[in-house]
Amino acid sequence: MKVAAETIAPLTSKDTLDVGRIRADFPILNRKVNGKPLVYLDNAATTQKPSVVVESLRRYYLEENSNIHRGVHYLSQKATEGYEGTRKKMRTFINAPDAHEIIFVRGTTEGINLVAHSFVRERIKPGEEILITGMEHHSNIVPWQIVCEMTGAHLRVVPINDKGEIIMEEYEKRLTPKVKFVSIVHISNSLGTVNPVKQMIEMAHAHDIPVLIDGAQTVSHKKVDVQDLDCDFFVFSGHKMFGPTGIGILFGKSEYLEQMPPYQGGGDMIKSVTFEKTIYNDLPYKFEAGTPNIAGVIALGSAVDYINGIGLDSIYAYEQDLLAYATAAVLGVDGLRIIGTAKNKSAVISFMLEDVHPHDIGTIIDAEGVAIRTGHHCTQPVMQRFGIPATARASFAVYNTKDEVDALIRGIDKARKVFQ
Ligand code: 7TS
Repeated sequence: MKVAAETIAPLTSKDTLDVGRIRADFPILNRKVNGKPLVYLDNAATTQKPSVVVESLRRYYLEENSNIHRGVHYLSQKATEGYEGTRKKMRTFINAPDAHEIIFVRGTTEGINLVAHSFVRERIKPGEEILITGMEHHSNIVPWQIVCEMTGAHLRVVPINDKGEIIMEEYEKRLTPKVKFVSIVHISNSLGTVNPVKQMIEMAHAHDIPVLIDGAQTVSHKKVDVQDLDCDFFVFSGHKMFGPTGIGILFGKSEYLEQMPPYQGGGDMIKSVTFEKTIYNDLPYKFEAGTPNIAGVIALGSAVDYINGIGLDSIYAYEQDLLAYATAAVLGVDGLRIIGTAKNKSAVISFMLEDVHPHDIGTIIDAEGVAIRTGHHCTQPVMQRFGIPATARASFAVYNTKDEVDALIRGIDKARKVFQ
């Protein structure tokens, strides 16, 4: 089955980016792989890092290394300033009302687990329900299954249609009095679907149900305003937004974070400790036990500055143009079928090429220097929904170009010729 290129949303604004200049900020994009110029199209897994982010890590370790929140000496104060400075930048980046609602975690996965255990497990009762959708990453499925096992609650799933869109009537139907929490992905990593989360949050709130948004695939592509969305929790990973690995953000509304018990105990999360009783620290420190990823936090601040320097509106418009171009180009390949044809899509194209296994496509394409991902993308239920074992997935970032799309098409054509 071929999908018409018109199913992709039309461009709303013009390409205004100097992509050549942006590419120069990412030294890795100049390297060769298998003797060919690298074409990096695995950005949904992790993005490449601009020099400023790497320089930030270097500077911290070689010039400013010290622990935070504990010393009056110069270096400790400098590290604390950098660490807390990023918290303020992150507050502005997602428009959180208060910087103490920004909790540093390891990434999206840890953020979801924190909410699952400190918030949902604390309050949910046997027979009550947690609601997710049919397009969640395993990180937004398994923590809820664990909570259900521990509490006797049930996990409910909103089905998706053949385009890879949430069926809104089914969502509405499942918002019953039994549901105590909703957790949904903003942008699907395997389908590219942009979900109408603002509307979905409003619908859940009409039933007094708090909502977590998994923003892992959102933050380097599309502006987020947690106050406008009115989400209760929002989680994302630094490494998918040009920052380092091992650092991410959990935003939570103060009213909930205040009530939640700590996720881990240790240093920094206490006000006072005796063997009889410990008084926990205030937000956000209550949730940041132990020496954190200081270098990662500081470098994440540089990543945010970098994104702001380009502007998310320009990034979004540029990537939508690239998506339209890439979609039309891949649909020109005989026997190619796109999985995930939602009306509102981010720059992710999952595809199947007749009966060629996606891993074979990935291998042939890799020999051409083109990096795409093949597999289930940690969304096995999506693969089950579409009756396929895996897809090949090209996922784009702001530094990708139409020439790189052409290289992808040449690679796919080669795979088609080899295997057919
Ligand atoms: N949620 C979504 C929507 C994701 O895409 C991912 C990672 C995660 C959660 C987990 O993020 P982490 O940083 O905690 O690991 N997605 C992918 C991917 O598409 N390919 O590799 C990782």
